[in-house]
Amino acid sequence: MGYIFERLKRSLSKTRRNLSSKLENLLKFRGKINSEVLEELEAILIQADLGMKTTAKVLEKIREERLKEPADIKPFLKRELVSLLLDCPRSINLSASSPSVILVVGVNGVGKTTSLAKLASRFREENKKVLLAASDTFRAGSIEQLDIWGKRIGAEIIKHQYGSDPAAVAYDALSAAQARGIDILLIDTAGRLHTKKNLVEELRKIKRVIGKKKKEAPEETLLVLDATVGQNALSQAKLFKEALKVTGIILTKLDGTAKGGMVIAIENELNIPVKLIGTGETLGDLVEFDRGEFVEALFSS
Ligand SMILES: Nc1nc2c(ncn2[C@@H]2O[C@H](COP(=O)(O)OP(=O)(O)OP(=O)(O)O)[C@@H](O)[C@H]2O)c(=O)[nH]1
Ligand SMILES: [Mg+2]
Repeated sequence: MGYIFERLKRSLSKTRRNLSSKLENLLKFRGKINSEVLEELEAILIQADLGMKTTAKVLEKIREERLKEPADIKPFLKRELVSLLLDCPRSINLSASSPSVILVVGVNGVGKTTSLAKLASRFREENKKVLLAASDTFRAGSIEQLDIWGKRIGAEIIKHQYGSDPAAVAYDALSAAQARGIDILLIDTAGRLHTKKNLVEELRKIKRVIGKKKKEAPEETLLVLDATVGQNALSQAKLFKEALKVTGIILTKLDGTAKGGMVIAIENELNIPVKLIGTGETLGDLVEFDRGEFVEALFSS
C-alpha cells in the first residue's frame, strides 16, 4: 500500500473529514450506546451518502450484535462496511480472442470520455494495441476531444460525421480492430441524444450490432457514474443496469466530493462491482477499486 493508497486516501479526504470528525464527536459520548447515539450515527452515515437502505442495514446489525460501547462503533463500522462491499474480482474482463471490446456508457458529463482515455492509456502502458471509437456523434466537440486523447496516448480513432449513427461507428471500428490486429477497442458514447430516441435503446443497438460481429462482445459494459451527484447516481444506475447488462462501474470525481459513501450504496443496492475510481482529471488519476483499501482509506487518519 504505497503510492496508490496515498492517492486513494487523498481523493477521499473530503469524505473522510466529513465522516471522521462527526464520528469522533459521537465516540466522545460517555454513556452506553442508546437510541440517541444510533440516531446520530444514522445521520452521519446518510450524510456520507451510504444511502437509506445500506444505513438501515448497518444500524440493524449494531442492534443485533448488541454493541454497547461507543468506542466499539469504529472497528465495527470498518468490518461491516467491508462486508457490505462485494466480494468479487474487479479486473477488466478481456477475452482470449482479440479484440476485446469495452463499451463506456453513462449520462452526460459524468466523465465517460476522460475515463475511457485513462483506461486506454493504461492499456497502452502495457503495450497493448488500442483503438478508440467515436460513437458519441451528438455532442459538439466530442469527436475532436477523443482525437486529442488518442494522439496523446498513441491510439488511433475511428470516427464518422456528427449526427451519424453511433452503432455504425461502432461496427466500423470493430471491423477495423479485427483487420488491424487490435487488442482492445474502447467505444465512447453520448450521454444525451438529439432525437427523442431513448438513450438506452441507442446503446442497446450498439451492443446488438457489435454482438453480431463478435459474439462475446462487448466483454465489458462499463457504466460511468459521477460521485458528486450522490444518491442520484443510484437511480441512473438502475436505468442502465438491466437494459444493458452493465458489467462494472467507474465512479468518477471521488476527489471532489464528501459523498464517497456512494460506493457502498452502489454495490450493496445494485450488486454491480465498482471496478475503477476516478481521482482527478489527468490520465494517471484512475485507481483500481479494492474494498479493504477503500474502507481503510475512509477511516485512516
Ligand atoms: N475531478 C475530477 N474530474 C473529472 C474526473 N473524471 C472526469 N472529470 C472531468 O469531468 C468533466 C467531464 O468529463 P468528460 O469525460 O468529458 O465527460 P463525458 O461523460 O464524456 O461528457 P459528455 O461527453 O458531454 O457526455 C471534464 O472536465 C473532466 O476533466 C475525475 O475523476 N475527477
Ligand atoms: Mg464524452
